[in-house]
Amino acid sequence: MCYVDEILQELRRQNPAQPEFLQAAQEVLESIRPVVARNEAAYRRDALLERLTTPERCILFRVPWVDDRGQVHVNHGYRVQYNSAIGPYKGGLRFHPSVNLSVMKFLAFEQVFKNSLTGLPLGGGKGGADFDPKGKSDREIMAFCQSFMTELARHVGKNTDVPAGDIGVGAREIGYLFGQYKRLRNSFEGVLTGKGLPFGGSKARTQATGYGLLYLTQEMLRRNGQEIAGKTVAVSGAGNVAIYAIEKAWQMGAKPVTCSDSTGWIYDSQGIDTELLRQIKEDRRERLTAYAAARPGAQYRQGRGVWTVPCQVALPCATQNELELSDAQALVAGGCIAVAEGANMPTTLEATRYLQQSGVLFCPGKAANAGGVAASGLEMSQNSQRLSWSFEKVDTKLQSIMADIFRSIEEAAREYGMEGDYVAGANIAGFLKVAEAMTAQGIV
Ligand code: NDP
Ligand code: 2IT
Repeated sequence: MCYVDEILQELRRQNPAQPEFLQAAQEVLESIRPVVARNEAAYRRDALLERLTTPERCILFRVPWVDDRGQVHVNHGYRVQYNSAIGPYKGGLRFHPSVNLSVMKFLAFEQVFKNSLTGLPLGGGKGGADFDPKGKSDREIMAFCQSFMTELARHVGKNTDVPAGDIGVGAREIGYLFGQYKRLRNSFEGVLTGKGLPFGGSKARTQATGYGLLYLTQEMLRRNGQEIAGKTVAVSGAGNVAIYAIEKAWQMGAKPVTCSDSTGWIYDSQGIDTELLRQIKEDRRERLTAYAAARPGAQYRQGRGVWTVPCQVALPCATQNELELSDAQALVAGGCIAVAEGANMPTTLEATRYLQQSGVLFCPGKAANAGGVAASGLEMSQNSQRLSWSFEKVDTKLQSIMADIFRSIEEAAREYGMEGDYVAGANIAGFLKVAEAMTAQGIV
């Protein structure tokens, strides 16, 4: 049996109850087969793939907190420190009831390759809790964040591990987490990114994932003789990534017509009103029914259905496995020519295969949504320098990072005989740098 198959078998044996992690690992390992084939003896001797797929450290902890009525709750907190070969662990925190070790490990594993692709010195990690921020008061959110950080503080630091936001963790949560870290350690340092602008946050970090997604989509389309301008775009999600993807799509001359949350979705034939959506989600923290109520021309439907809307470009920006085979079939039938993942692993393996086989340009999340963590890396640089760069400076760097990412995944795919397969290209390009750094650092 070849080395990759042995590792896949071993991962399935060791992690039978971790489907998301196995899915992410399988996608990467399948892609790097040709690289491993060229170096099989050396990689085997060094157990490189065993070390690559085993997190350096998984931290699991109790998070007790008291609600406004005096009731005590206990949540499960996580930080998976996956790989520090190329820099301090870096990756977001997710607060969502679906968080478990499988979800944390898949996200941290993806982050290793994504961060490598940015070209910045960032290792990979991810964390979070099975806490549901929905319906909680600000006071309860603060209580939870303070308790969460009370444990996390001993495991993170500006040169060790630098968390940021993800689902359910935005500017409000990062502020509370930062305040508690500073209080516990008596140290004002860049331990988190996505901070507020008055206390070390970077301009354009809020926009970076969504904007970066569109910059990369534009590169991919142009390389294939197309333009984003004039395209109808279907977007899922209505959070940080989706809102700024929609904003940038408009700025680039495209027309975003959908968005969704976990209860329903919007089709707005006039195009999504970005400012209305932003106010409803960021300021008022309301459901999408409020959008439909404020825009009589927009249609609201319960459940899922974004991918049934005919579009040329689809941008899944909500969560993992939200785009299934039947959705991919609907997209192709509706004339879709490009899919770029704003979320992490939103497309199932079957759907990805179908889209690629149908000739749809497909860019995986670890390349397409890397703009968020790239801007986080730029926030770390600014914090180290004790400087604050202009919006234009960060945005210009973001654009060039996204263009470089596209070039590197395209080249890697071509070098290994898989031209146009950006999944393979992203996995191979991300892997090569991490593997080289791990090899250089010896058996650690
Ligand atoms: P937010 O919490 O701001 O928004 C998440 C959105 O997705 C909400 O509209 C939410 O709906 C919806 N959603 C979440 N879970 C589900 C679910 N199980 N089913 C249906 N809809 C769901 O998160 P972000 O926008 O930050 O993150 C979105 C995706 O992008 C995630 O996959 C994240 O990992 C990825 N990502 C985020 C980056 C960032 O910088 N923030 C960077 C790179 C990737 P509702 O409000 O109803 O829960
Ligand atoms: O998935 C991701 O890349 C993020 N949630 C952002 C991570 C970061 O450190 O900015």
